Amino acid sequence: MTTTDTAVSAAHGVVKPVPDAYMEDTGTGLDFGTRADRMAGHLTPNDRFFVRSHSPTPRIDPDTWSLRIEGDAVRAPVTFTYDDLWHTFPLVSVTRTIECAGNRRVLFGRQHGRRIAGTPWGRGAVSTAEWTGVRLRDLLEAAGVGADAHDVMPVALDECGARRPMPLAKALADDTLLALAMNGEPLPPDHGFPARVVVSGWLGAASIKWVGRIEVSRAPIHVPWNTEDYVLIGPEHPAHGPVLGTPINELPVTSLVELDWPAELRPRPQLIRGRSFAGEQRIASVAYSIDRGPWQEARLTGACEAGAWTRWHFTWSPAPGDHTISVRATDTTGRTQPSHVPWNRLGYLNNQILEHPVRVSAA
Ligand SMILES: Nc1nc2c(c(=O)[nH]1)N[C@H]1C(S)=C(S)[C@@H](COP(=O)(O)O)O[C@H]1N2
Ligand SMILES: [Mo]
Repeated sequence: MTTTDTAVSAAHGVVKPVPDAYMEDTGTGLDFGTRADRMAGHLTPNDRFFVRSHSPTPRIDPDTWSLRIEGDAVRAPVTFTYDDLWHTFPLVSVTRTIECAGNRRVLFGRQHGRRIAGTPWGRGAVSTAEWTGVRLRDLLEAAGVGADAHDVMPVALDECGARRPMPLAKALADDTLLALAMNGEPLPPDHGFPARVVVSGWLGAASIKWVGRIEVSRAPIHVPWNTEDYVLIGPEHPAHGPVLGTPINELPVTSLVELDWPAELRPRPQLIRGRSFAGEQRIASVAYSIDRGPWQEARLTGACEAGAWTRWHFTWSPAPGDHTISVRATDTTGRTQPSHVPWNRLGYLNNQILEHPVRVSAA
């Protein structure tokens, strides 16, 4: 099948082409991962950035669109046009990784021998872009948000009306943006045009796309995305009040080997590449183990900053046969990847050390 065939024939709710050549189809019609063996540079090009949407990509006219900031914790509600946003506030650019809390859910199901509802993600629900936009803080200040504000909740214009609150402190952070552009281009429709929130280091679901309204409240806000979805639910996560478990915010340390799963390699010296991500923290080191042997240090390459993945590589000369590659990253606060992640009902935050299967043959 050619790329074009895939793009035009697939029945899905995404605007951009999602060819098998570099995207991983989860089968939901809305969710497409970035293929681990087709990651390009440090930044994920817009055409291959993963897509996770709960309803079809809306087409929004920027000339009639506006953003309203309102709620009982703003002094006076304000409305901004698309043009206002581009010209009223300093434009800030940050490189940030977005990862879905459900990334690696299929592997989590296998680890626990159970089926899990939810998008069947392999390893592709993670990508990185340079986001350009305005600080959420600047918008909130313009609306006169006081210190008595508790939660800030972006509300989307898509069919599902996506929304999820964050505490005031996170909304005021230097690197919490209302993004207008991605990798130097206006946001593509699938990634939130005309404006999306980027909440650095938090689960992807916090980074609401297609924002139309921001609600600022003096009281904590409860919505399905922080009471029953994007919540760790299981024996270790008792419910409190309307919340069924532990709501997910910051992401744990994770690693990705840039190979297909399972991988097919030739028996010759070669670079094994990958990326590790530590949410709000910074990666300190990455270790790898071949066939469960001793841990060795991988070499970190390129940028290494909080909120974005860090690339690494090592050289390997594999002998023919079946092998495994395990990777364990550690961040500067000492967090690392466990050898086992306890069960949670929705299969979130699977950051366990994976044994990446590799077949090496001369053929
Ligand atoms: N409006 C809206 N925003 C949304 C979503 C959505 O379905 N609707 N999905 C969220 C989830 S679960 C993730 S992981 C990220 C994915 O962002 P991307 O599609 O740009 O990769 O968007 C978040 N923002
Ligand atoms: Mo997500």
